[in-house]
Amino acid sequence: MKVTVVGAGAVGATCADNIARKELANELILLDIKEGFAEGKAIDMMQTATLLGFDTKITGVTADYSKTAGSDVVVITSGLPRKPGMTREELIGINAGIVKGVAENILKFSPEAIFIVISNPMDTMTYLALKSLGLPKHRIIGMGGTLDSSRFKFYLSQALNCNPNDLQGFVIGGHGDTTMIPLTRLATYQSLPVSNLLDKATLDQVAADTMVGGATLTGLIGTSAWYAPGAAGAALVEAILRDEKKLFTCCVSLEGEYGQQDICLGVPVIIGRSGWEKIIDFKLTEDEQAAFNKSADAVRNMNSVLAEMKLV
Ligand code: PYR
Repeated sequence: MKVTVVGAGAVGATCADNIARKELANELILLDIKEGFAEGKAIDMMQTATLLGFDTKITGVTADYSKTAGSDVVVITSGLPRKPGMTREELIGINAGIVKGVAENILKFSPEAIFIVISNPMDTMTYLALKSLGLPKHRIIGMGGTLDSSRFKFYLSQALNCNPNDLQGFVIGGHGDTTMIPLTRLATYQSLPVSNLLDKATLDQVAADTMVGGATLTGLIGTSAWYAPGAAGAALVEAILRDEKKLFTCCVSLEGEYGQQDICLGVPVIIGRSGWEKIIDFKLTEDEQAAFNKSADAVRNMNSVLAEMKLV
C-alpha cells in the first residue's frame, strides 16, 4: 500500500506520523513545495521507527510528483492555515488555486487514487477536487465531519465526565463555525441518549463549543489545530486501506441525498476500500433538515467564488 500526504505543515506531518505509527502503508510519501521541508520531517519521523517499532518507509520530496506515482490514497493538506480571528472561508482565495494544482498533479501519477481533502475551506476544496478531477464521486472525501464529530464527543465527555470512547455522536453539514450541525438528538452514551443525562442548556453549550472548536484552538495556539485534524485524516486512510466499512461523517458529493445536489457536504457515510461507499440516511427532523439546508446555502455561496475565480 502506498499513501501520499501533500503538505508537510503541522496537519500533514501529524497525519503522516499517525499513518506510519499505525503501519497503514508500506510506503508513505510526504510532499511539500518548500525546499527540504518534507525531506526533513520525513527523516525526523523515520528516526522514530526503531523507537516506535514501525516498518513504514517515509520519504520526503520537494514538489516532485513523480515520486507519488501509484498511490492508493492521497491526503491533501496544502494551503495556508487559519490565523486567530480568521474564518476558514477567508482562505478560499489563496487555497483554491493551490488545491486545484496539487490535485491535478497527483492525478497524473496516481489515476486510481482515493483523495482525502483536509485543506480549508474544506467543503469548497472538496467540491473543487470533485469538479476539477472528474473522478467517480466515491473517490473524493472531505475530512471535516470526522474531526468535528471527534470534537463533539470530546465536549460531550467533558459535560458527562465520561470516557469519550463510550460516546457516539455525529456532526453533519459544513465544516464552518456557523455551518456545522452537531446532532445532539442522536448522540448516545453507550446506547443511552445523552439527552437523558444532560439538560437542554448543557447540550446547547456542547453544540456551541463544538461549532467553534477549531476557532477556540486557533485563538489558543495562534494557528490552526493539527493533532485532531491529522488524526482524523489518518482514521479515514485506515478505514479505506483496511476496508473497515466504518461510519464517519464526511464531506461528499450529494445528488439528492439529504435534499441537496451539486454540492459536497458532511453526511454519514460508510468508508471502505473503494472510498465512501454509501450514504446513511439519519432521517432528520424538520429543524435539523432546515439547519442542513441553511448550511448548504452558505457552502453553495462559498462555492460560487470558484466560478468567479474560473477554477470550475
Ligand atoms: C480545524 O482545526 O477545524 C481545521 O479545519 C484544521
